[in-house]
Amino acid sequence: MKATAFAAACAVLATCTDAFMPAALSRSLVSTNSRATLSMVAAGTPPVADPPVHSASAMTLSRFMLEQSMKNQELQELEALMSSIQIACKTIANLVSRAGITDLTGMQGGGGSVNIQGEEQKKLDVISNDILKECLRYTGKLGVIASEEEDHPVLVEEAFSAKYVAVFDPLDGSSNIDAAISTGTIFGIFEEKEECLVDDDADLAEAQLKCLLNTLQPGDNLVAAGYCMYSSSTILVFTMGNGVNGFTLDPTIGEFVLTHPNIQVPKRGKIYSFNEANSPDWEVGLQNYVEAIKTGKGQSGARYSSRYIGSMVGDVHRTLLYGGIFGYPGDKKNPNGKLRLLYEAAPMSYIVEQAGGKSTTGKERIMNIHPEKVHQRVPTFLGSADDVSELEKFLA
Ligand code: AFP
Repeated sequence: MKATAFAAACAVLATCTDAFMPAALSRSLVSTNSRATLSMVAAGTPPVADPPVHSASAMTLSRFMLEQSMKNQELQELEALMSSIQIACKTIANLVSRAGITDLTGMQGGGGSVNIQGEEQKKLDVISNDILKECLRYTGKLGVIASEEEDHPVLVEEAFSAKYVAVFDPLDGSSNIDAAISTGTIFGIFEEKEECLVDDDADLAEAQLKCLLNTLQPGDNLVAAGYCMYSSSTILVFTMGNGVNGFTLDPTIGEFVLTHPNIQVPKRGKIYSFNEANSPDWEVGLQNYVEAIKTGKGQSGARYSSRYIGSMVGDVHRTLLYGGIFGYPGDKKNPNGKLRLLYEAAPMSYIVEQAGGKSTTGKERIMNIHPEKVHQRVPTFLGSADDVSELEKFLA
């Protein structure tokens, strides 16, 4: 079929449905009918019936959490947290998708607003942080929240002695926002340590201090972690320590639906994902590794492709599904790289390990590292087990 005829067929179909039908109905008809029509025209045969677009029995995230907590009572309290996180994700997804229309692109306050790490804040960095804090605050389950956009961990006053600590990067990759490229929210949930449970008459200043220190736990203590990716679709991927599942937001019903059950990262991939512009400052072992895999001289003999979005959530999501290796190494200028241990490297490492992959600084397992500071950075490599193991040999 010629391109012009193809475009005309699509335009007619879209115009008819958009003009005469409610938006949601027209959307579902365009998606089913256009596929059927186009395959019919292309092959010259009657269309094969598409499966139904929706099923009332779809596994929504809410139903998934309910079933998980019925199987394991310990997950019951996490259900409320996941419910708040999914509302935050939907709200942020909506804002991100309309940012260009609603004047939410650009810098906070017109420029000059920086977080404690000296990074300029985008409008949506600040708004997403507020949304997450508000959503989590009223669960009654959280005592402390630490975020990339907060100078220090924040006490949740409504639930001072609650069970969990949440760490998050509200809008990772936000430098991509103005170009409508993938961004994401990363989160991790720890249990509060025993000593943070304070009595009513306890000295608050001291108790607060102890509570705040609760954010500083190694990845191995995470009880849940996940990310929400705002891209061509909104996808929420998370683990509670029993595998990794991915849910796609169906905008026609406003629900996350299970689309990626039990994600397993391939044992080996053919993609590397680093900011290669930094390679002159990398250690020699890493330079040699990348040279080997891109020229087909690595262990697998394959010539690897390069893919790099510059948005960790997008790069890790692709690595989970297609395999390969993602990394943000340390270099001469920044020995610990750029990624933050608590709310980027550790939650992502937990997900990758739960999906059968590996994660390392090049010298040690990221999940083992005891943080000393909230915004501590760490060199990060993660992905297919065989690829990460091969890299480790080059760095040894
Ligand atoms: P921004 O949130 O400032 O866009 O940073 C994103 C990020 O922390 C992470 O998502 C990327 O993997 C990494 O930085 C990209 O950094 P480079 O631009 O230096 O490659």
